Amino acid sequence: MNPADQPTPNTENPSVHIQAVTAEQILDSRGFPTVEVGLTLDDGTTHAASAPAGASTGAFEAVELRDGGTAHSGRGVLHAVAGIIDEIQPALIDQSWSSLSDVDHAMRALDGTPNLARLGANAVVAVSIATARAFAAQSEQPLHRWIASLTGSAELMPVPHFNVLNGGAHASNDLDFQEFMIAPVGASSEAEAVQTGAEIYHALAARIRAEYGTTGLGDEGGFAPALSNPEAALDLLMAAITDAGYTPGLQDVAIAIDPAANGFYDGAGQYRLNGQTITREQLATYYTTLLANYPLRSIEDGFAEDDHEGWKLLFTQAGDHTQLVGDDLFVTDAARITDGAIQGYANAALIKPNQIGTVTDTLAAIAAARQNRMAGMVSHRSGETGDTFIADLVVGTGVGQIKSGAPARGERVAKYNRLTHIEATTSGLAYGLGTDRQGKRS
Ligand code: 2PG
Ligand code: MG
Repeated sequence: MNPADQPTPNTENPSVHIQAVTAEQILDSRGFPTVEVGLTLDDGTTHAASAPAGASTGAFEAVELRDGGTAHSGRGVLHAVAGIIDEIQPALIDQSWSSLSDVDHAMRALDGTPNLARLGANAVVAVSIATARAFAAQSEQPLHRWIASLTGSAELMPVPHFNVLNGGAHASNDLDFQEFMIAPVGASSEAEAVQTGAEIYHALAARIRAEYGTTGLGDEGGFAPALSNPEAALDLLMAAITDAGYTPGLQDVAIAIDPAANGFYDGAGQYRLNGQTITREQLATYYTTLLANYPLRSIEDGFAEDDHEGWKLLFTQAGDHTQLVGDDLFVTDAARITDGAIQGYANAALIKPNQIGTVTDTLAAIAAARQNRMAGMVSHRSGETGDTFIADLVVGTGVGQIKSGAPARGERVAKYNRLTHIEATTSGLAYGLGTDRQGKRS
């Protein structure tokens, strides 16, 4: 099904009259080009947005348009920029738009491919996010509040999942698993959760410097010492949590991992982990051992995107008490999430707007997860900009969980800082995981 055909919530909005759409090539946090757009309305206001970019991308993601050739190692986005100015702009200007979904549908129709391959999801998602900002501004509401009214959600401050140890495609060490995160589930507010994350991050730095001499950094701002197996990483986390004065556990500071198993999948049910080839059954057993030994609340992409047998295996063994998150498996696609719920692959969906290409389809993915009693976790990409849209998205949809990398580096903390700003300037917002999740482990 075309994702834009999914039912989406609708409320009445003041209409938006777009006068001009500008676009530029800028650099992301990895030093690769990405798209920035500016949407000017007839009232003279301009609304900007920029697109993030993944490194460990799923095969079913919407397609980024890259220039090829030699400039920027082929990763330029000048064609995507030209498509915004020459095609998207004429299709959007000089008319009144009464909803974001109308704009998103128009861009999808203009693109004409099922995965936005012609205009590029990097172009379309940036325009879509800028359009959401324009609608929020027209309705004189903060973006998170506008998203809450659009989707009929109760706003909620999310539990941040700080990725403090990096491996896989995001670091040059030998760690096969991509992300090791700490989640301050026991905090009483976003501000307290951010403080907890930052304090543990510094305690971890001190420990790594003492044990490994140098910390090294991965793409998401987490440390990347020469660790070679997941247990060594988890032991370090446990120690750092304690050093910082917190209790590692499912009630205070829990741990979450994103093995990003596509990265160590050999095909045919075989994985290459810790220097050995193991079967999907052995990998599932390995996860259950980690679950027995560490306060792990969440495993994302524990199996490769097309190893459905592996997903089902772990879901049967651990799905009633552990959050099992589909990222590359679901690619923020409502239809894939619904299918995953029916098949019993996972009990949570990662939510990344650029994976599906429009805000409308992102909201449809969140709605699909909710309808299927799955949890959600809103996510950044490993290549980021200072854009903070995902912070408003997670609050406004009440999803209850976000990951935006380490509590360090500008492009990562921009999101956490936006969250604490929302909390500080909005009264009555609760902090927590929310209620629409299965797989509770507490
Ligand atoms: C992931 C993401 C973000 P990337 O796998 O969850 O952490 O990585 O953006 O490289 O796909
Ligand atoms: Mg992932």
